[in-house]
Amino acid sequence: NENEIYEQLKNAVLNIDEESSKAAVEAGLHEGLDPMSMIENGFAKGMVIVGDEFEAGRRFLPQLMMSAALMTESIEQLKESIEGEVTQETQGTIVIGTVEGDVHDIGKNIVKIFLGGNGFKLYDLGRDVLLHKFIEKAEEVNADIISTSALMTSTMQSQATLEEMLKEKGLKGKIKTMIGGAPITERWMKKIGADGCAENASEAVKVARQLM
Ligand code: HCB
Repeated sequence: NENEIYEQLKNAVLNIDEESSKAAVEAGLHEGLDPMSMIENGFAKGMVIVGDEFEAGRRFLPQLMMSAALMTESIEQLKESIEGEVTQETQGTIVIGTVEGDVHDIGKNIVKIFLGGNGFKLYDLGRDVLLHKFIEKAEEVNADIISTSALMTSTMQSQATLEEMLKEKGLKGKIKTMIGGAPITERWMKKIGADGCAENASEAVKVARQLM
């Protein structure tokens, strides 16, 4: 049953259990579950718990890295089925990446898959991306939106700097900005003048649609 599969996906990330993850992904696909729901209701839930336990000192960095690696691999396994499903016309063009100084890219990768799965054309610059690269790429591909991810209080400041850079270049408003990452709030979005923010990947799809 559906919830059992989500639970198994979540636990696979918690227990760093690759075999269980693979089995649950296969079972889910066989049952016809939406791959995106499997990511959001399964893996992402597990990663949030892993994060909380890490913060509470109940897990250590190597375990964190192993859960993160498992999650990345498992998402790869699901990516193909999501990409195979996209038939819509392009909804818009988005340049996406994690800001400079920040290597956290699990969330960014999920957001990318969801946006891509919902018809957006994505240019993924990866992680630890210099701010001027976001703007250069967005101009080059005539992007509608720049989506940045920042997971640390030290790197979220870059999202504010990006807004300033867009203003200076007269691009503010022409290229919309959408921000996300664990420390990102609506308050931060308003404070820095970003156009949208989202707490998770399905929310990001809604926000991106609104920005178009
Ligand atoms: Co990392 N780390 N980490 N980490 N890490 C955090 C972020 C801390 C909060 C943990 C803590 O100490 N409390 C912390 C930051 C503290 C702070 O803010 N000051 C931290 C630290 C300190 C560090 C290092 C410095 C640790 C060290 O080396 N001592 C180092 C950073 C190196 C660097 O970046 N320069 C580091 C390294 C790592 C890894 C490599 C072990 C691993 C990352 C692997 C990878 O990404 N490839 C890692 C992880 C996994 C985490 C936690 C546990 C989970 C992050 C995660 O993947 N969450 C995190 C704890 C936490 O976040 N509370 C911890 C799951 C995803 C699904 O959520 O929020 O990323 P998400 O994305 C969501 C959401 O935000 C939204 O949708 C996504 C999908 O639902 N969203 C968007 C994201 N981007 C969006 C963009 C949009 O436009 C719209 C929506």
